[in-house]
Formats: sequence, C-alpha cells, structure tokens
Amino acid sequence: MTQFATAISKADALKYYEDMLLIRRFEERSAQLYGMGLIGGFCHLYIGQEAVVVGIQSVLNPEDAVITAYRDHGHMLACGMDPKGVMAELTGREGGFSKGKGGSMHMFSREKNFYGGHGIVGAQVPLGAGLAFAMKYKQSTALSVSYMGDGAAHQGQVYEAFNMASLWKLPALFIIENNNYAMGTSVARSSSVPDLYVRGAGFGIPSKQVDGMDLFKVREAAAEAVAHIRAGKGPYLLEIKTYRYRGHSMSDPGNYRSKDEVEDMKTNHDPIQMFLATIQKDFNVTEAEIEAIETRVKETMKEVVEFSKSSPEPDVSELYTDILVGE
Ligand SMILES: Cc1ncc(C[n+]2csc(CCOP(=O)(O)OP(=O)(O)O)c2C)c(N)n1
Ligand SMILES: [Mg+2]
Repeated sequence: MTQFATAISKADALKYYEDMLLIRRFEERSAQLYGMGLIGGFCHLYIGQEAVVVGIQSVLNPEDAVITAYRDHGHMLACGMDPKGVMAELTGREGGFSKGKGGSMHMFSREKNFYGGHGIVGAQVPLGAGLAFAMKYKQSTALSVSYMGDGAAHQGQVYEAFNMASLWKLPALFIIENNNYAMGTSVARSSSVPDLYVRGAGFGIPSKQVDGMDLFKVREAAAEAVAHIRAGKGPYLLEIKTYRYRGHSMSDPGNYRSKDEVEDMKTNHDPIQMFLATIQKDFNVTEAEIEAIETRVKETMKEVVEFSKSSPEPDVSELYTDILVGE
C-alpha cells in the first residue's frame, strides 16, 4: 500500500474507478462498432493503460493542457470531454468533436484544454513544449502534459523539445507511456538502453520510472512531478510502464508477442481489477457501490452508442469548411 492510498477520500477512489471503467467499456464498444463497420479507418485502443491517464489527470487542474498521440480516446474521456462527442467522431457523424471529419486520431477541445490527437509519432511533444512556452510567456500557473509512447521516445524532435523545455524552465510534464511495443517492435529490440526515463538526465530533467498498472503509484509520482513544475523548476519526465491488451490498431495479427504474455497481464496485473481490490479493502467499498458504478457506466455507454448511431453524417457542404486554404 502506498502512502497516497490514505491521502485520497473514498469518493475520490470511487471516481477513479468509474473513470477507468468508463474508458475500458468505451474502448470495448469501439471495437464492437468497428467490427460492425460503423467505425472505419484508424482506431487504436487504450485497454490496459487506463491507470496511466486517470492517475495523471487526478493531480491536474482544469486549466492545464493535455496533448497526446493517436491512442487518445482514454485521454479525452479523462479530460472530461463528452464520450458521446468522442464516439460520434469515431462513427464519422456530425455530433463528433471534429464534426465527423477528423476520426479517432484527430479530436480537440478548447473548453477542456485538450490539444489532440496526433498521428505523426512524436510530433505532439514539441507542440506540448510550445504550449508550456505560451503558459510561461503569459505568466500563467498552468502546465502542459505531453503524452508519448515508447516508440515516440526514439524520435529526434522529442529531444529538441526536451532541451528547450529544460533550458527555458518550461512548465512541461513529459509522460512516456511505455507499453513495451511500438506496433510490433518491442523496446528490447529497438532501444540501446531499455530504461527510457534515464533520457531526462542528458537534459537536466528530473525523471522517474513508475508502475503504470498501479493508479496509486502513478498518482504519487505525478503529484511529485507536478509540484516540481509548479514551483517553477522546469520540466519533469515520467516513464510509466504499462501494457496494451489489444493490437496496435484494429488490424494487427499480434505475432510479436505470446498469448501467454497477454493473458498474464490481463489476469495478474489488470489496473482496474487491482485498484478495485485495493479500495474494497482500504475503504470498505461495498458490492452495492460497485454495482451502482457499473450500472451508471452501462447507461452512459448505451446513450453514447445511440447518439453515435443516430447523429447524422456531415453534410456534403462540410467538405469546404474548416479547411486551411493558402493565398
Ligand atoms: C513519424 C512516424 N513514423 C512512423 C509512423 C507509423 N507508426 C504509427 S504508430 C507507430 C508506433 C508508435 O509506438 P509507440 O510510440 O510506442 O505508441 P503506442 O502505439 O504503443 O501507443 C508507428 C511506427 C508514424 N505514424 N509517424
Ligand atoms: Mg508503445
């Protein structure tokens, strides 16, 4: 048990459980709708990684900015974006966050300070550093969080961003969600040094490796990182070790890892089940309380699916809106 388990209230614990469960159920329904042909194109599911984003978001303020890659549904839900708008975007409908024209990888919300949703591996990191630059320039107390994968952590532009963020002491939190695979390539096959958090040292950025299957540990590390950044000491890097249960995208034969490996993670390290077991013990969470959460999530998902099927497809005239045209 970490010291943070006692620092959160029972209401907080139930909320984090519900937030993780909503992401899990949302992603399961996305897979179903994809199979039914209601979602097309790219779609990358976050199942298995839920404790990362819910743990990090649990220590942020609403004015903090978040930016991530294409495995982004969980981040949007954790930022408080309406799941109806996220799913309707996946089904290509007018009610989606990009009016049905962006799809899974391209959604934004100025209201929730969510800056995407980016398909170019690593490209969100300099943008996240830029957000942090703007915050410092405007003397705001907000910070920016840039999420990236282990594969993205090999991109050169990430280190240009690290250097500038540290040099200018920008309020930037960099998160490497190390799920051990970049498409079909494991970290062992692609990284000269398997521990990715050490890469902060070359830029004077303090860093830590965290167990991403344990929400309490993610929250504790995030709280320390955020305190450092808000004290004006510059960026912080967290490498969060996690695991994705599903394929890289919807077309992934999965030949690069064994079924036993995946089963072991699902059975013995599931972030939602482990969190539930802990809060049942520490906060005397009852079966009735768990059932109430499950029912609420089920109801929400029912509405989400109904909306994303009934919202109309964008009008043909929308082909000419929200398009940048050069002079
Ligand atoms: C610059 C660039 N190179 C290659 C690709 C193709 N690509 C898409 S996702 C991906 C793997 C990235 O893996 P990781 O950063 O670990 O994120 P994860 O999918 O595990 O969340 C690659 C190589 C791309 N989109 N952009
Ligand atoms: Mg990865």
